[in-house]
Amino acid sequence: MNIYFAGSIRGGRGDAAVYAQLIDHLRAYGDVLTEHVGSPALTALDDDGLPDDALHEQDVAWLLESDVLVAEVSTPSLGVGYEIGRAVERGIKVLCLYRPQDGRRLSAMIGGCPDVTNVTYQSIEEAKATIDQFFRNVMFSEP
Ligand code: 6K6
Repeated sequence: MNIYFAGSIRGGRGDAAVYAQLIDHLRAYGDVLTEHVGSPALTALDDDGLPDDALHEQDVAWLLESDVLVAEVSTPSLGVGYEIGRAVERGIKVLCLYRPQDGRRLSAMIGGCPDVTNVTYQSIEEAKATIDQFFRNVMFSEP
């Protein structure tokens, strides 16, 4: 199974350590095509030498060959929102994990989307248990 993990990059790297732990957990279920999103070395201002159009092309190609998109959406990110929209249009199964914080609310365009499985969590263990439940459902649902 191909898994696309989405998490904020230029939107801010405050949750990078959370992404790394979720990616590590996701490896039990398939190939995570976007492991770099969890890299502790990656900052919001880094670039890897590729221009933005090449990054977009590469990421959309990975997204379209994915069976599942798992997004950590606590740090708002234009790129993650875009990826979720592209996945929904394509009929790819989407799980969004959100950790509620004072002074912030999840976008209604994500929280209100009927094609997205939205789950809030407090601890990383809770997020991992949510992932386990999501994949149990994916594996027993129609293709
Ligand atoms: C990679 C390593 C160092 O620098 C880079 C270049 N940037 C990106 N590389 C790969 N994917 C990216 C990059 N920037 C954004 N994305 C994609 O958009 C990822 O799949 C993330 O899920 C999402 C983050 O969007 P922003 O708007 O927060 O950057």
